[in-house]
Amino acid sequence: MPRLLVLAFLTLSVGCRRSDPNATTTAASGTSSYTLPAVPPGHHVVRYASRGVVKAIGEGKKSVKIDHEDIPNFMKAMTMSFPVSDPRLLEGIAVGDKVSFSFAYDEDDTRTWIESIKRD
Ligand SMILES: [Cu+2]
Repeated sequence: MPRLLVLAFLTLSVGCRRSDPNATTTAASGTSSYTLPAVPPGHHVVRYASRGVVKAIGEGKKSVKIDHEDIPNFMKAMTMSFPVSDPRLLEGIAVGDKVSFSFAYDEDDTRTWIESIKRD
């Protein structure tokens, strides 16, 4: 498939279909010790930034549900859960907060995870 078609397909396949916000995280003992799976060799990861409103904080601060703005060329505005790369990122973040955040997207397996988030 031409690369553009592959990208279009991946963009369509991403979104909010994951019902388990922790599905892509690996839980370890305790609530603040866990690691996301490593990015497999050869996978292409891109970064995006967006803003939104926090709707829920996942158990153990492993994920955050955000009503995010339109992300040009990637996703329309929607409410979805993102895994976070480190639960400490969510310290000081509460439901109802307006936030700016950046996240990574693995174009090869469509995983997303937040790498930074701060209150606006
Ligand atoms: Cu989304």
